[in-house]
Amino acid sequence: MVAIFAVQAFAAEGGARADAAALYLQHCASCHSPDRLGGMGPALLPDNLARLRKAEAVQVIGGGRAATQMPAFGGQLSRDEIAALAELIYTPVVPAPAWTEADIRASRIQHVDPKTLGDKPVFAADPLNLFLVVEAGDHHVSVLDGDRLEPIFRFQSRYALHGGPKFAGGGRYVFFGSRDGWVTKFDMWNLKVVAEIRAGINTRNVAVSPDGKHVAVANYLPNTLVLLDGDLNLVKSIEALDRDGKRSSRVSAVYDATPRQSFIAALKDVPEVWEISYTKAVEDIPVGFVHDFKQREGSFIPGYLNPRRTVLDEVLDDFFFTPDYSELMGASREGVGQVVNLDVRKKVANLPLDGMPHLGSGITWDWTGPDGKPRTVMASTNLKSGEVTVIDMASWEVIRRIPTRGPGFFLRSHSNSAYAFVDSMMSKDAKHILQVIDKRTLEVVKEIAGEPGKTLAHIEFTRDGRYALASLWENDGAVIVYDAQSLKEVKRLPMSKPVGKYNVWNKISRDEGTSH
Ligand code: DHE
Repeated sequence: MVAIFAVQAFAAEGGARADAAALYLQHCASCHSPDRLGGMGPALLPDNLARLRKAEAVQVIGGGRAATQMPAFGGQLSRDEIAALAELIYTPVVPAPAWTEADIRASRIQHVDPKTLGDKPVFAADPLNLFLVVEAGDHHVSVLDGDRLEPIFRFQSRYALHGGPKFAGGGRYVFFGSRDGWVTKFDMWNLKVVAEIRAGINTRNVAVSPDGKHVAVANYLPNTLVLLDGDLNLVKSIEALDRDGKRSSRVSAVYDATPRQSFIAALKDVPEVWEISYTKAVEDIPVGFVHDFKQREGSFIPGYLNPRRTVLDEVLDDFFFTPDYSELMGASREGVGQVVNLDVRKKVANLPLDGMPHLGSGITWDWTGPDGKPRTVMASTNLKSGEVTVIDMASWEVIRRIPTRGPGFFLRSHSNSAYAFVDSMMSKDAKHILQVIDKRTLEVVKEIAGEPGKTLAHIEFTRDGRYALASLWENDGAVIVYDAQSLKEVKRLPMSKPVGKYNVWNKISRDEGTSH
């Protein structure tokens, strides 16, 4: 039984807090559930609400939330009652609520019988040049035709999607993860949500094998890594315990490592990296990726759907892979950087990174320096300082620190573009400015300034790299399309706080300029 205790504990204390508990049960519990774990509405737990300031929560309780089922309680509740409710939802539930395998299984919803779905796109647009735009303002997703640069479909998503949606099956399917633990499978060709399952209470992100048969979900609450099949049936929930089975950890993130046919997960509270193979046999490794299978022969079977651990000295929070996925570059939130070789299962180098590098949004390209030597470089933003750090992926040395207007979140390019775009969205006074870096000279060559105070961030290119689409990150925001060569604005499409956008081709072809 998941508890009503979340609210009962409050009730037992008497006074104003008891009133809040009673108010919660009367007005909120039917949508958000008595235990605050969420129902039709999102979970109302402090960690799930981390990005909503309490003052905003007060506003939402009083005024409702546009384009959702959340009504305005301002007419029925006093200011004090609303404040008491806001206080209650930011109070931790002790002990932390459980989410068992039985809870996961019971949450699954089959929206459409897959047998009824046709095997051709129901639209004329190029299915490989579609974009998905995650609109956080009213929790919707728009599908854009990347040739005409026009929306062709829009649907409601779960509350607060986070991380990039993951395409599979050659772009036919896409999987979303929400902060509240919901995983949604959407059929891009039929424009239909196929199935959903709640894999956790507080989730970081999802990873999906390219064939769409294996899905992994990284959770903060409970401390689990959940494996699902491609129809979103539970395969298993793995409790994130350290090697000795003693210390429990949140799972920071999980990524698909296609060449290794495995998922790689980072643990936030114990210094281990996990690799979970989703193939049993070396023969399953796709042609083209068998270059080094001999060294790895036999190593897949022990790790099949079970973690194989690389034990480190420092925790890794965020990471980026070399193109062949043999090594990962990782950093803790404190900025301790290290390179880990996934074959020998050891740290092999230090990374000279400081501040809070955001490796997850790193990109790579081939670069020839003044010495005429061609190299592959990786570049990443920094959440704490205004710089893009460019690293030589062979020597692991920093070859350039490019000063930017302020701390930034996302860096984007395309294999056909000479430019990389970076935002300064974490800065106070330059969050409306995008800077354009020439990948050859490693210099900022242009600035695109929006309206002061309004965030302009997160670029994704069209399939051919001709246009770059940016987010005007406001409730009455827009996707702004720039010509990627002239850097001139071409058009803008109104959107409700478009946070991220994802081009099918760039993702499934793993273009070097975009996130994976
Ligand atoms: Fe994200 C991706 C972690 C806050 C928007 N973010 C990711 C990924 C990780 C991550 C590990 C890569 C997963 C993937 O794509 O599968 N994000 C974190 C944090 O640790 C951090 C700093 C704190 C937290 O609250 O979790 C954080 N992220 C944010 C935000 O505040 C953002 C700006 C707004 C939001 O919606 O929460 C935000 N994160 C994003 C987006 C992506 C993302 C849009 C996908 C980027 C892409 O292009 O692939």
